[in-house]
Amino acid sequence: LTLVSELRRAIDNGELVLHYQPKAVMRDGTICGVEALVRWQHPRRGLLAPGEFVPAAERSGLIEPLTSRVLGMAVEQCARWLAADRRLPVSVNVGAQCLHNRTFPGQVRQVLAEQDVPADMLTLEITESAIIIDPVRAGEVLQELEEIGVRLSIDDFGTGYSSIAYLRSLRVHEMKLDRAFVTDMCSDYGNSAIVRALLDLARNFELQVVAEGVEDRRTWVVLAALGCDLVQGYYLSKPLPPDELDDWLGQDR
Ligand code: G
Ligand code: G
Ligand code: MN
Ligand code: NA
Repeated sequence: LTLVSELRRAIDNGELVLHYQPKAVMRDGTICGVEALVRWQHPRRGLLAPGEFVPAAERSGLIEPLTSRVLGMAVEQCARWLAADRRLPVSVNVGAQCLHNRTFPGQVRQVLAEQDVPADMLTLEITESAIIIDPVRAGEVLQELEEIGVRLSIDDFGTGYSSIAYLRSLRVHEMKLDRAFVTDMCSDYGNSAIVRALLDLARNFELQVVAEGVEDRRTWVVLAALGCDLVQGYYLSKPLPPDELDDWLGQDR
């Protein structure tokens, strides 16, 4: 059985699970949301990381059913938290093809309505390389998503075939600084220069900035001083299954 045919079944069989990595406000450490990150609980091979199957899904047309499934699970979890009086906005990574599918915004609208989750509790993370495939079509889909009221975030900013010009026409709310620039910025001048330039760019476009890959306190402090808004990274927490995240949130928060 090939990975792709196994994955096709796995999506329907409920073998995909989500872990959630918290994000915090840099200034005071308040938890302000979570990113849903998919894993595959494979019956024989154990828990597989997205790097082991998301690229194959992108190539084989399975990324759309995978994204639908992830979206449904993430919004359902968000509703569960809301029912427990916990307001925890969720971010979902959206595969490239979804941004070019005119039925995708309707799916998003329907999932939110079914779970009775306000649209602004959902952030869709998109990549620059996804937009570049067909910028006109992607722009139309993103416009429709914006009208629904979900938040849009550009993931891995600066690593793809960036066109800063897109920031003018796309109404995105958030920019995620890729961990490739962030993790070692305190010891790598080039990365620190890139981070400062991106923060400046984000400020001018009034985008909220999330620094990914913050692994130590020093990097957190430096980024906060540079005016970065939000932090996500191992220093705060690695991605956790929902029950472990609940325990973690309950500890001192
Ligand atoms: O959790 P991890 O660091 O292994 O994730 C690796 C990559 O997989 C990340 O860049 C992330 O964007 C991607 N990824 C994680 N979950 C999803 C998902 O649900 N959908 C898509 N399309 N990509 C995901
Ligand atoms: O969607 P994106 O590519 O941004 O996914 C983020 C990925 O980065 C997650 O799969 C997560 O496991 C990983 N990650 C999150 N925080 C850190 C960190 O502080 N250091 C490193 N090396 N990886 C991280
Ligand atoms: Mn992401
Ligand atoms: Na990223």
